[in-house]
Amino acid sequence: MMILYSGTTCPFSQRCRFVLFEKGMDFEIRDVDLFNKPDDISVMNPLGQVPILVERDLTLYESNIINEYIDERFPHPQLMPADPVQRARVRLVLLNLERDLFIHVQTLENRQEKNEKVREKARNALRDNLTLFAPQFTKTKFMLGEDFSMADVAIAPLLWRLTHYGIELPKQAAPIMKYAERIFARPAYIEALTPSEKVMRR
Ligand SMILES: N[C@@H](CCC(=O)N[C@@H](CS)C(=O)NCC(=O)O)C(=O)O
Repeated sequence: MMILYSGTTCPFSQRCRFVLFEKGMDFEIRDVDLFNKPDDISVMNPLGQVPILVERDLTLYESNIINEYIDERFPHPQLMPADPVQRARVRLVLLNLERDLFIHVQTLENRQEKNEKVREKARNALRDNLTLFAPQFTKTKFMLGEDFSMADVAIAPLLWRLTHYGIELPKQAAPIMKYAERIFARPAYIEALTPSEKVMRR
């Protein structure tokens, strides 16, 4: 059985919880207290971060790598395209989400980062980059077309946390929030939320 070591407020862990619930197979989620991190976390992941997935002798970290593995082990519903060309394109999208958005999420999640100027810069970058993305969400139901995919999984935890992070999107970014509601309505999305995440957005 797969075991996921997960942070109860960690957006990266939320991605993996979301995929596990989408697949509806047997798994165990172990909550990790990031304020009092157990020693074995750094043994399993040299970066000392969650999420971490353990299955028999396999130990994986990095949310997108974990999610691709889960997707390949349990192909239904398939979250990465079957076609290698499309799959390569999704990987590029995932990489760019990390570069353009989640690098700033890391800043906001970093409890050691107390410099308010640095935090404000991260909030502004997230607001501006999401606003640039917005027009693309008027055309299709999900990020890459009509089907829900790994790209939607990857961005959802950020969209859920906008108010929590103190980010207000301008009016022209409204299509993003309509798109977000389509993800938030998925049963697996709701099931995967921890109690601490549920109260981040009312
Ligand atoms: N790139 C990693 C980021 C994971 C990450 O930043 N996790 C944070 C929690 S959200 C963490 O474990 N931080 C270690 C700590 O707080 O000590 C991924 O996608 O899994």
